[in-house]
Amino acid sequence: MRRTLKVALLGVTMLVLAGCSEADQHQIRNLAMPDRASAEGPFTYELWKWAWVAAMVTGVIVWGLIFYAVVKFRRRSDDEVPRQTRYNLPLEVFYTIAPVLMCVVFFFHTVRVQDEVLKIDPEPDMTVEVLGQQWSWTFNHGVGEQDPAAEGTFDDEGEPDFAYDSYVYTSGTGANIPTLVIPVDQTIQFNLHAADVIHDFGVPSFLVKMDVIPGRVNKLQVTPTVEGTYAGKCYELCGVSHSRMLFNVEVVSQSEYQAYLADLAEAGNTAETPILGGSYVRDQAGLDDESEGHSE
Ligand SMILES: [Cu+2]
Repeated sequence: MRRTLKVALLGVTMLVLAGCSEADQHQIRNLAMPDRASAEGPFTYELWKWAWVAAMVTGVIVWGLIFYAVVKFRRRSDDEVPRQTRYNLPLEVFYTIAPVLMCVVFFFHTVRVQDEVLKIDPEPDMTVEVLGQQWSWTFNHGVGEQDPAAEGTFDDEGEPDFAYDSYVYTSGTGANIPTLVIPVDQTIQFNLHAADVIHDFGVPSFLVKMDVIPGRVNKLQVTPTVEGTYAGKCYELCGVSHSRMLFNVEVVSQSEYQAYLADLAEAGNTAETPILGGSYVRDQAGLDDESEGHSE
């Protein structure tokens, strides 16, 4: 019995370790976080790391107290009744004040990091209009001069108030994962639009994410620092095919980015205002099939 257990345990351990890619091993070292590929990432990571430290310190104290009590106050004979204690004031003060202090410290650092990560530069290098709609994403890249003061939406009269005068775009479907191509070392503002329900735009390797809410434009600025291909996803359970709301991110050099925009224009994916969902996305191939979970 014990032997079988040992062999099984060994087998599982070997299987787990053999399945570890280099990225996995980095994740283990990063306490389950991916390597940081954005200027904002280190702030989130520091918060994460120190939260682990705090949790471990708390854990060690609690485990220590548990083992101490188990050993020190174990029953030594069947007819022994332990000394009955009603309360212990110093202990109660400690276990009231310590968690409150911990919450204050956590709160302070959470707000500090949040302010840093959500900080908005009034003049970002570029702006991308992102649309989340069941069950995919559309990425609108501006062409030409940017007006950083634009609201990224239509004003009350229905006039466009976007950062660029023309756009190129790429769209995905539930069956076809789109790719967001962005240049490295540029501060990119993502204006987030939802056409139906709340989604959430996030790239794990950037260590940032933000809700995409119908009826408003949420702004998220990210500065990617490492060229490469990353996975992005919808972080908000938005319906039956939520798990299909994936996208790829390619962080490329400035010249590759310009070439990419030219490719999109050549393919005819051009528009005067960003593609922000509605009927356009509903008409896309792959979304007209009822079995896809798409509903009118
Ligand atoms: Cu979603």
